[in-house]
Amino acid sequence: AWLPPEAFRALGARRILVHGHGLLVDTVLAEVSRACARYGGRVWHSPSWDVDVDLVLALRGAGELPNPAVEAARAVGEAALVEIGDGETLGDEGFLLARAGEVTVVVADAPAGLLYGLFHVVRLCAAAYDPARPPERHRPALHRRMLNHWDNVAVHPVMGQVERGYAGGSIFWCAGRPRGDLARIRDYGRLLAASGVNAISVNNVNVARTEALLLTDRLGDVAEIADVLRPYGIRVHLSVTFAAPVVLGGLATADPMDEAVRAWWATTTRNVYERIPDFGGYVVKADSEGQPGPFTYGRDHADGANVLAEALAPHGGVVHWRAFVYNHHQDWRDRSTDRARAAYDHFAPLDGRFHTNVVVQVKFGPVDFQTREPVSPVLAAMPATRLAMELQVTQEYTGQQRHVCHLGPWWSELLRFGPWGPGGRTIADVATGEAGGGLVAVANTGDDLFWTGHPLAQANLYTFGRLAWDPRLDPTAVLDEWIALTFPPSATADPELVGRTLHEIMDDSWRTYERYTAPLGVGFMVNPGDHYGPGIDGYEYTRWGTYHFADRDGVGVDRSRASGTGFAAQYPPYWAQVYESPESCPDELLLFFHHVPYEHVLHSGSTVIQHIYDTHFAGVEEVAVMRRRWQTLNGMIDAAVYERVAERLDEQVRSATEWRDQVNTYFFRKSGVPDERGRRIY
Ligand code: GCW
Repeated sequence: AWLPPEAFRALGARRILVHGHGLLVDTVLAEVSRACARYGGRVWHSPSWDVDVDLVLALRGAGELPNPAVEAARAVGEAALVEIGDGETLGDEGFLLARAGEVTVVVADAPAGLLYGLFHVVRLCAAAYDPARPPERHRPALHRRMLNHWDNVAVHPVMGQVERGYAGGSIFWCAGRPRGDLARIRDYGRLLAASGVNAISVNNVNVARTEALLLTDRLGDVAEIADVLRPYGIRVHLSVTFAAPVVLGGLATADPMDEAVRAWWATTTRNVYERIPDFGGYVVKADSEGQPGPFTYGRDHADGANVLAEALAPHGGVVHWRAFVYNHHQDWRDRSTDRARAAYDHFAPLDGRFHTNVVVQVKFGPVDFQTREPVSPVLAAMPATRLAMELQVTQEYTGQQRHVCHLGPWWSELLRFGPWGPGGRTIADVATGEAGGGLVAVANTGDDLFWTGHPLAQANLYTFGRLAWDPRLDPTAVLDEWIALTFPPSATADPELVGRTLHEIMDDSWRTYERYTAPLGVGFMVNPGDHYGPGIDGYEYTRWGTYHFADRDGVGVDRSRASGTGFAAQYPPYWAQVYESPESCPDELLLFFHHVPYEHVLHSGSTVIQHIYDTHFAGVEEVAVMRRRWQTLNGMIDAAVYERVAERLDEQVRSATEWRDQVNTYFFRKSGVPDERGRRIY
């Protein structure tokens, strides 16, 4: 992935002094030692006297050392912080990079900062040693940068080892037991740390019997993972079932107001911390898609979350409580129920009632990780609650890691969105700092040779970590970083050509995917169950609440306040007004908010029906171009990577063609309106 040995060439050829002690400092030392052993550099660990070095990685509080380089590092560090004008705060994970004469200096106040500083130096390659480099201070904007694994311990009869997993089996579990490949978990921790991720939950949010036991009888399995990930600054969290007091504790109830239930959570949680002192906390999916929850006892979600929060608070843990709560037994005939409204209706009234160690985890859109959705209005509706936005790195609805669909630009758009109107606070601001809940994503990794099935899907994982560290990063620049690390210069490769080609293939690939799938924000239209490939009416008469309402005259869901479900009114005034009318609603979300005739003219000047035809033809052409571009890399990059991507591009061309023909044919049959350019529709 993004840490091939060659990525360490610039580092490994240097003379490096590491100053400080601690578990993560040992990790730094091991990383630089390995790189130097390979590329001929040298490493000293304090105390070392009077050696000439190129790079110093030093903890500020680690005590005096009569070494001129370290003393210079300290002095430069302090001076640079003053120069940058931001006090002297680096925090638990921050670091400073500066030049002191001939030496590059990385200073941190805590070992994790040193580790992140090291990976920053790796990313910079030779540029880290540029004498003209001005000092930089880095600190993560978001405290918790978390991946949720939807990995099952026991193989689920329908979902398999990993729910919505497209990269083989689980890294952690296999057929009911720990997989036992700790070296692989360690490598995974390394990759995650180098992207900025610092928390991970290791089992599915749908918690079945075997998985429930991780909290008690099988805690040792979790402790083992925590031990392996700790040296990379990653804390382990666990998905738990709300019914645990009944299922595991043998109590008659899981009512959060019941004293015995509270006591059970407190004791159980204390035991967890005895075994895993830096345990992160719980992730909970409650009253959702069949998972148990507080509704059973007539309690609300604040009551439910708080009982777990109280148990975790003495130990510094958090509950990530998901807002993905909706009625999944809807009647398609009933036009008054709107799944998009559900999270807001359930959670917004509870603002201010959650304990401070509860993070309400909100899917980025109001429905379910679609290729295009408006930002969830819940993220603007709970100022007195810590909120995290949840993204889906695993490509359930975005091509299942068979299609190239680079999501960085989309996530960046979501993070920069101003729910109170342009120019105001953004979603990134909501998730940032002490009052924010951070960023969470469902992981896309498995035991696949390339970690993510599609080798180019690694970039989504890397980009998630980097945007969680700094949501203002330009996604194109992040992709550059990923390319430079993953495809280092080699005897056969022209790095400039490889980089350009990958950008051409990936930069706009999310929009390409959008073009050949469900149009104008209407969503779904996928095959029920596995969610791969076109199934235009697949969900139209089901209980899941995901309908497009296409008829002979038009298509889309009326979510206006005036004539529809009223969902548009869940937004603060600026967007409530924009979304309310088809005239002001942005084209890309038109069918999410409105049911319009096929002849409705978009802002782009095209009619809805002609837009559908045009984008579907264009999308497939773009995929064909992607495939041709990829072929120009044959012989330049690792043959196995080349072949895997080539195979998947063949499948993407096939699948995109199927999408195009089914969507175009469907709408032609419904509307009777021919393509004005006379292209082939079946
Ligand atoms: O998108 C849906 C998926 C389910 C998933 C659920 C959720 C873990 O189809 O597989 O369950 O979302 O987010 O809880």
